[in-house]
Amino acid sequence: MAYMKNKLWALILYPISLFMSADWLDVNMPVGVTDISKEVFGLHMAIFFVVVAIGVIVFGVLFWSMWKYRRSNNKKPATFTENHTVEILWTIIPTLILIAMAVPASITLKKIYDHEAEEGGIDIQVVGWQWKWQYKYLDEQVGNKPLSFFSNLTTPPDQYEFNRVEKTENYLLEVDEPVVIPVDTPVRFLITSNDVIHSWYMSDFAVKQDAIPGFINVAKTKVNVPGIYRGNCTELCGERHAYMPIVVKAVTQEEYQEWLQQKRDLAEQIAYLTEKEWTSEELLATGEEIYETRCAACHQTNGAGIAGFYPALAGSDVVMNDKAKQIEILMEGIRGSQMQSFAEQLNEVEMASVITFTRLAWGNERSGDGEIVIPKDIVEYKETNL
Ligand code: HEC
Ligand SMILES: [Cu+2]
Repeated sequence: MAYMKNKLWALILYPISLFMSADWLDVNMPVGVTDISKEVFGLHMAIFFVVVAIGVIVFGVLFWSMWKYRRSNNKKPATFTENHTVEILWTIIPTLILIAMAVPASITLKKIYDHEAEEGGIDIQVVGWQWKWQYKYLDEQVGNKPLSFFSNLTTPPDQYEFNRVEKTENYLLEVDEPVVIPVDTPVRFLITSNDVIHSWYMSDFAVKQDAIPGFINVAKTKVNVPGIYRGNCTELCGERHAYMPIVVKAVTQEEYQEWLQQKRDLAEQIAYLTEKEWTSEELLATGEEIYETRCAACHQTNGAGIAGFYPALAGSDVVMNDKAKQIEILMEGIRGSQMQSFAEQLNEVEMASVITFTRLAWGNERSGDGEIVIPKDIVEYKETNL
């Protein structure tokens, strides 16, 4: 779109191009994939046409009377004031129209605010964090806790910050772990927050619900069509508000059961892996990747941090020489700062890998003690401290 370079032309041409291109209908709101989202779309279109009809009639009368009663045609203007019949009509008719629109809208709203649990439904707690979403499947136990995981942006900073590489298809709408839900099953999202107010917005489900610390807001949905759906946080929640997308994968009941089984197997595997003796190569292999998705947003890819905001991990005394302190920081977070606890976000293997990575990257191994942290260290920390 070369013409976009010229802002003035873009301003004029862009609206026109919308109507010329085949996909200008994308401007409208999506129909969505739930019964409620279809109802909401239906209401939107019905009311849109009511508004268009009123517009056509009002402007029609306006322009017709301007033309009919123009000066050259009416040398002697009428001088009456007030007309009770007309005044009563233009009060009663709009009132009736408003009531006619409010009735179906209220019926749909009532359905949206039905929060009762249903037979065979599942409950997923959604927790907003700066800047990621956590999902807890309250009915599914893994080990002795509900199945829980975090959903982090995977679009690399090279795409959104530096424009060093071409933007990919799901730019800023892709995550490492989507929420998986079964189709044709009532799902209740119990939405809350760990820090500031976020908002969980999935337009294809017609769900938009604030995530407020200390409150639980409920949004119910039942998805009819399998697929991958993408949404955003829609409450300005800080610096990286634009970088906490939502991805929901709706699958068949069988695929859902398979996925749950995989999650349980994985938990067992991790329990087993924590027992094994690890080498630094093995830990580094996963550690770098975890650092990139979980830490680099603040501490930067090169470990240099951002002066005044995020401390450098390259050359940090804690990172290089104080293994115990570093484990504590990662497990507990640093109160009152953006350094949050990763205890729930990373399993023992991931935690040990990322700590080992920071201890050995960017030349830290040369000046520091060069020791690695293994998953057992994390298990031990949990046993003595949690
Ligand atoms: C949201 C931003 C953010 C993210 C993400 C983040 N940190 Fe931090 N981190 C901070 C801030 C801010 C501090 C300094 C807090 C203070 O001292 O008040 C800090 C401090 C630290 C320290 C102490 C450094 C020192 O020299 O005192 C370590 C170690 C650390 N972070 C490691 C990590 C690791 C490893 C990850 C990824 C698993 C990570 N951080 C993710 C913001 C972040
Ligand atoms: Cu947010």
